[in-house]
Amino acid sequence: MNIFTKNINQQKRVKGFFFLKKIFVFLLFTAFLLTCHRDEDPFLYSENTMIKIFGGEFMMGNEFDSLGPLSLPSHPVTVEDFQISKYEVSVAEFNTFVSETGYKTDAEQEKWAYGYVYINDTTRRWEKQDITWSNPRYNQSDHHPVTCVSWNDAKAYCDWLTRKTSKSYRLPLEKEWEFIARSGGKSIKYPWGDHLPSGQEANFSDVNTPYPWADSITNDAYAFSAPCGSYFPNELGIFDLAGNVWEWCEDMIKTYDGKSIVDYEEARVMRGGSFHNRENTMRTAWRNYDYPNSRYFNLGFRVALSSH
Ligand SMILES: [Ca+2]
Ligand SMILES: [Ca+2]
Repeated sequence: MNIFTKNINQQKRVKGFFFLKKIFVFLLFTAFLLTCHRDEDPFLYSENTMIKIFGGEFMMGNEFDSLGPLSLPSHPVTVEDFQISKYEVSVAEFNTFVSETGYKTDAEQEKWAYGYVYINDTTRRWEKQDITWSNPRYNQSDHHPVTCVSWNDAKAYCDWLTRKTSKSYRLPLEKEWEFIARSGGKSIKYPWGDHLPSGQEANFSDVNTPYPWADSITNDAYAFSAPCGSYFPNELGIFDLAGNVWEWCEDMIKTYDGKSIVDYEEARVMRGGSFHNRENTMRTAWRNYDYPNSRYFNLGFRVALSSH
């Protein structure tokens, strides 16, 4: 081999090295982008969709004008550190759970969940309909919050996520939910502050809905559920606490002096209001409840994680 051939071979090796280096850098960059995308994807679970919350003492219960006796009295409560999902659990996330486990929701097993029939102001009612998380009879994409799920179904999802991640996932405690809705326990009417919704903060019963209780001025752009994260987050970076879909909490409903509700002894707490409800249900102190096997076209959940 002469010196000329040797140089050519050396140049080829150097070119080959740089070519491989370029491919390596490209693959590394692509992997980085994919990781970033996944971390910011609200539609599929990742650890980065959980927000760390530092606990503390706060006043739980209604301190403003009347929301009814169940939200009274305002009283001191302590919350430990915990984590909460930034978004309501999405259809895509629930679909992953169902695909991996073959799980059948209460609505699928009994072939009904509650939907709402509205013909006019006098002919309107809740009705058992053949609707499920995958078909609530309104348009939804993978990005929308899952609905038509019972408390039992939400707990089954948490149990699956626990097995998958080896972390103890659960629903938020009611006091945790109110603590984050108050952006860390502040005295505020709504997760965004004290003013009425303007259409930018939450999805509730606005001009797009026909109901007699609808807000006839405000336009939030949706008659049914909106994709997760469509509105401004609160100060803690959490989306859709108020409105969009009701969210199951871990606790059984009790009055704040510890009494059960007649005929609803086993009922679980729901918080936040929904696209179907009026503005006051989005108040930080508003409480609602239903049986653990109840399911509605406007009811979903988000997940929580104890920090210890
Ligand atoms: Ca709406
Ligand atoms: Ca919500």
